[in-house]
Amino acid sequence: MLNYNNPSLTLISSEVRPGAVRWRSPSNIALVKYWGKHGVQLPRNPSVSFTLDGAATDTTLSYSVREAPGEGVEVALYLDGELNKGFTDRTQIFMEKLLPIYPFLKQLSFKIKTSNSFPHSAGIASSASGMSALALCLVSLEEELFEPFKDRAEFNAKASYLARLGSGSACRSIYGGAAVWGTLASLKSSSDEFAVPVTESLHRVFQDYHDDILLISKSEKSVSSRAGHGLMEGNPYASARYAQATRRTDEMLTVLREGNIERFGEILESEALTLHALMMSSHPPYVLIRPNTLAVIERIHQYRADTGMPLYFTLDAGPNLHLLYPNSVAAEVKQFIREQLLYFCEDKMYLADRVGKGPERLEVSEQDLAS
Ligand code: 2P0
Repeated sequence: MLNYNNPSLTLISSEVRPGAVRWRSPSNIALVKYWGKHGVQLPRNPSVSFTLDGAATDTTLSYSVREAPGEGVEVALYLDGELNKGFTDRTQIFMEKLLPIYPFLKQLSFKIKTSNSFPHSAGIASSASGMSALALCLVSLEEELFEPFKDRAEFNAKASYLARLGSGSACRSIYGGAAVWGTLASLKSSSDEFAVPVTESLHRVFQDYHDDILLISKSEKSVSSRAGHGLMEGNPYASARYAQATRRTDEMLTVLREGNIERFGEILESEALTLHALMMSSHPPYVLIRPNTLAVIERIHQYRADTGMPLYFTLDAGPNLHLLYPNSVAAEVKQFIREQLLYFCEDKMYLADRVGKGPERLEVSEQDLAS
């Protein structure tokens, strides 16, 4: 097990000037799903995802020396310019969990300004982009206040580790292209504790793959992912599922290397349906897909049968569909979406996204530096 605990990371308060760091970090879509966890946010099975481009969180972490050092972490989080109590509490709990790793967090006072590129009420989970952006800010802060990392890989591994503690799927967002989280015998660098990139072995066809997100419902879902992961512990199919996901992550890596888009699509769709079948077979059972989710799935299957177009779907833990397809068929597929699928979306909304290059460190404004 990795041990990042470091009691020596404390500051001489009189030497610290106020400052800020800022990162933009994207969301990701799992191709093989993480569903079930144990211990301290450790996955029951390996997963692999594409990192997205457009759907992202922009986070600025400003800090100054805390006037009256206390036990916990002093933080206020502003979402789209407004103080958000729920996110402040969640962030405080997360940062307090990190105190053994970063004891200096209780010597500072933090103000976090965050915003998402996608509409707040779009029913899209923001935990992957949000927690990865925050983790990247914290690791950059460590570099500013202490020593630089030996290399980029070390920086990223630590950011991915911290992001995982905030939200499991967030650890995969640290890298552009594709990332694997969870120990896989065939991938030496892989770990349950952080994600690793598999971007260099990504076939050309996947490097600019599209992911259009159809917003079937923007309502908050009835069962959180946290509760969903928990229900896997009593699921009668759990052990068979974990074994299947391990085999599939392995095979998906071959597929991603070789560019086999048909096999890619088969695994992708089966993963989506398996995820939701696991929810339906949990105790108590629950259903997150909606009638319009199924209506769109039927139309995609019909479209594929009629045209042979390599258009496949996947689902997150919710009713919205991610439609994945190669850039070479983008014009035809977008026409199909507009003409036949938007009808099933709430307010006819969809987000056109694609595989992205990963997080980006941004300049901070003068105003953020001063606050
Ligand atoms: C995934 N999902 O692999 C799976 C598939 C959703 C469907 O991980 O409790 O927000 O914070 O670790 O990462 C969503 O759950 O859960 C998720 P926590 P997370 O992307």
